[in-house]
Amino acid sequence: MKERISIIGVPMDLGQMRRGVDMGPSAIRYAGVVERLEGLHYEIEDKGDIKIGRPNREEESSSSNNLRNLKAVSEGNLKLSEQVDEVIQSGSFPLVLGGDHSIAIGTLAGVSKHYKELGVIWYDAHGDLNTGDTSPSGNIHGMPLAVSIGLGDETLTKIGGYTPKVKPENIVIIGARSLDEGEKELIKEKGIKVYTMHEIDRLGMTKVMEETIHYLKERTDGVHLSLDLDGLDPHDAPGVGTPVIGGISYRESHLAMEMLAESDIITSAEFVEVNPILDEKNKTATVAVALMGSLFGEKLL
Ligand code: 4U7
Ligand code: MN
Ligand code: MN
Ligand code: MN
Repeated sequence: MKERISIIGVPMDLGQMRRGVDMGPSAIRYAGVVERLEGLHYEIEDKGDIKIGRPNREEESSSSNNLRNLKAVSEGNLKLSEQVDEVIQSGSFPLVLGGDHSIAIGTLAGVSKHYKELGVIWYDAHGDLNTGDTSPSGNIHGMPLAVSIGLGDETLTKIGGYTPKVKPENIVIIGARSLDEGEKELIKEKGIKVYTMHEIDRLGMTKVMEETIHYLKERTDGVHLSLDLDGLDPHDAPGVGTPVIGGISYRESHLAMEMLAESDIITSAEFVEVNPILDEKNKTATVAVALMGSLFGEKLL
């Protein structure tokens, strides 16, 4: 792991319809992310928040091609991709705080320039593999993984000037339990590796992470962790816009982060979908910060 971590806040809420997720970066800062990571002897640079423009009324009401707020979402992601790129160039580890999951489009656009075989761990209840054609909602936060493998509207896939950002075989999805029909077909067609809740229950998180780490170590030269807090069970992470019962526990998630820390494969990370308005006393942001602690090497003893 690098010595310096650069935090980038992305107050994006236009990839979905519940207000409040734009306050995620503040909630995570209030939960003490800087202090927590400084305590682990990293040098922390907080780059503040990316400015996200408001969509005009017309854009807000009309969702053209089933892609709500397409223009404002793509503009925000372009800015994010440039910041992430700069951070990596400066030799620092990019830690992106969301914001809704549409921001993974920008993060991956910035990160993937720096790796030939970028790996991605998608820790999420959902596959986020919809396009405008398959999405039941028109919400772009349900599309970022599809965009990153080159599928969907060009406005999104071409951010950064090239596509695709990631190869399907370099992706591992962990925690899936709410997949749309189109997403299921895509997973089979592209051969994306998925550990649903069924495999997590059956194998246990230890085996799931051992296999994931082994799989990615063999084929990638960098690994991005995209952690959607709704991957966790809503009991442990209630402050999310699209909760799904039967999720990964707080303890299993800690174990997963600890094993990633030990493996030393993670080269960038983002924690998304924290919505303080839907939360209970900032619990979800606090959980996010605790997981970051483990990811960056915190030990119990
Ligand atoms: B998140 C959904 F239909 N699949 O596309 C969709 F169920 O980033 C949900 O994982 C997407 O929180 C959830 O709207 C996106 C829906
Ligand atoms: Mn999700
Ligand atoms: Mn997601
Ligand atoms: Mn969600």
